[in-house]
Amino acid sequence: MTVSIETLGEVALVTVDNPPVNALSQAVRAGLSEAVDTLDADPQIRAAVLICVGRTFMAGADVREFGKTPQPPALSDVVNRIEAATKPWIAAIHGTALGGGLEVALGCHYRVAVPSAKVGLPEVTLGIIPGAGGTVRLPRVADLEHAIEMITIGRPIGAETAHAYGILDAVVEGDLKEDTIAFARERLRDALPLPVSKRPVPQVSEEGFWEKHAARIAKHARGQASPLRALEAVRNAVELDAETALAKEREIFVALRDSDQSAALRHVFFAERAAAKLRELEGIVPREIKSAAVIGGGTMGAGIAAALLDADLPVVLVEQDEAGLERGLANVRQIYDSAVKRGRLSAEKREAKLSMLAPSLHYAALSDADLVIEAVFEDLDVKRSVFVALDSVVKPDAILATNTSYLDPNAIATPLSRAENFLGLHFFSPANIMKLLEIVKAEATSPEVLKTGFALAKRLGKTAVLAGICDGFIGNRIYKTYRRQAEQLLLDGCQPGDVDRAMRGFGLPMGPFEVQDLSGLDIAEFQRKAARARGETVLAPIADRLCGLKRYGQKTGGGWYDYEAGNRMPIPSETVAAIIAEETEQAGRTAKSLDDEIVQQRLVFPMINEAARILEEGIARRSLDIDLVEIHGYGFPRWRGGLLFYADQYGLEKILPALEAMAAEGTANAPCPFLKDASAKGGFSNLTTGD
Ligand code: 3H9
Repeated sequence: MTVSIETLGEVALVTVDNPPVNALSQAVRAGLSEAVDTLDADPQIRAAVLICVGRTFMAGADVREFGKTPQPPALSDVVNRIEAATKPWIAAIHGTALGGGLEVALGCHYRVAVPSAKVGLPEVTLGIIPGAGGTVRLPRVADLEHAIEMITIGRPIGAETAHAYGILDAVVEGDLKEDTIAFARERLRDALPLPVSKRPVPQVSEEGFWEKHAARIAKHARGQASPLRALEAVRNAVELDAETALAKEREIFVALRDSDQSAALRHVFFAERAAAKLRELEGIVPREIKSAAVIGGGTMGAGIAAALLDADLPVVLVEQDEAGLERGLANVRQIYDSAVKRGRLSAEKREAKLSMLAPSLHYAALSDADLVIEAVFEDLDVKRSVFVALDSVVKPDAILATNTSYLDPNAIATPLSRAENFLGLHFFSPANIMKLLEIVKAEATSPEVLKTGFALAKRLGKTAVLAGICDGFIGNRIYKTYRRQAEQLLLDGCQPGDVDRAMRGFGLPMGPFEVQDLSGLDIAEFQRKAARARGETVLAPIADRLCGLKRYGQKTGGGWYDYEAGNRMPIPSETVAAIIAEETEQAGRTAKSLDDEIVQQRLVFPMINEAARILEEGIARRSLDIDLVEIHGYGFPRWRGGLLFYADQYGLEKILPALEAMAAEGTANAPCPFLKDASAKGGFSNLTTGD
């Protein structure tokens, strides 16, 4: 039974059992509705405790039901029915009461939780708004500002905070079931409290209150519709009677549920859960990682060390000399100092983390490490020598990883006597913050080692994607196309500011030139030099000239833009404009005016084409992997579902001719056979893959 009733004297225990997360699927909704009818009709029962078995209270509506014909009863009706019960219902919360789960709890007359519980209305993160009264009931128990924040941002809060906000009536330290039953018994002598939707709602007297919130949300949401619509629903709750506000909430919910953005965000939700589920790794047990080491304390190495420390792993940091070691330690310390400065970490926690970091100049210090990650200079010989040294000191089952961004991991692994323990772990900078981890399978990497890579990623709170070997793996290879296309646009009449504006308009946090100025033009210059040394032709005439002038970006006071000392605000550069004009003439191209949509297409469609090649070559296994790489590594808007989900939604049948036209005018490569095949099959989502 998904919903069962047990009678304990005057109190009934209503238990929901719908693994894995007690989502409010049709059977649960129907069961709850019936339970209210049954208990209302039972004169022996004077109160009901609603509890869930398994790891959590109800984690929300069953998202898998969205997109299918809705089956009655609607969740909103179930919540209304609980609220209208003739005896008090008390929600007993553990785990996460999210979305519809919290809405059910708000339909109850009281809410009790364990201290580790979390509650929240994360619907906006799925492109919708609460659809079962959350926007109407939450502001009636919590302060309006808190309710707006929870509903428009969607971040869950802990039980203590929820208690302080007024969302929970009690937090119990003991056994949740026993304590909530005791709580219910104590309430038997009280009159039935006013249902939450009938309680007064806070009024707004501040001039411009809603406009202020709308402006903040629009900035944060960057093109995503649901947060602003969520604010609209809260405003309705404040300004209209509850019944009308509930009806309007439902209207907005239904419209958003059926929108492209919601489909995209749901795709990402499930993709994130599917990423680590590879058929070939099913049933394989990962190795246990209890200690780690990082070779190299530069920006990347320090970030990786911090990511490991944040997952409570002790880390040995190895450098080749005292000065390097001091720099490395300072780099790690700086990461935590800035977290303390921003109020994100206490000084005690910083010291606790740093106490788990052991500096060393000797590889011998790594004899006990379960995992060693190499993050030294991008040079094949230097990296190989690190692994030669490691091979003779680490224990036989230690996992050895390279963080190379574009060298061939198979070539790096050649000196190893146990190459099955070797893999690529490609972190993105800043490694302690960025969510993406590309797990690169080398020729000899064992399935157990790969699986350990995925387990490590989960422990670090990262989204891991399996990548094969090619120049740039998945992410940087697509990024190279993006950078090349961006520079091409300058030869056709755009200024860097035009391109950056268009891509911000597309939903990216920054445009391609702003990003390069932030991270430094020298990284790409270094890669170009390496590629040219391999005999490849790399066209980047404007970037080459900027690097020739040592315009490496913000750190040198100028790159694609000029900068004033101490200010990161990009200023259009006359020097750059002159170079662009000269190179345009040199290339024999005519500057023309391109609108933002064309600019976006000239950048994004060739990336889709490159992604199709990556799938064709098996470098990525599934289109969802590419979506996750773009979202978590490169700021591609989550609400567009990632690069290839976007391609499907936009329509490959429209992208193909656009790419063909670009190829004819020499501004992009022609569509590859795999892309044509995907189009013929109705989109990337219809392709069958090996996993
Ligand atoms: C909503 O409620 C709308 C209402 O306002 C209005 C309605 C009218 N549905 O994440 P995990 C699956 S919108 C279906 O790995 P964890 C998940 O796919 C909803 N399935 O576990 C996975 O399946 P599999 C608002 C769901 O312990 C398995 O459960 N609620 C749902 O790391 C385990 O998930 C949310 O947005 C769902 N709602 O984290 C909450 N949730 O094993 C969404 C999970 O086949 N959920 N699954 O891959 C979460 O945030 C996390 O899953 C949770 C557990 C924190 C609960």
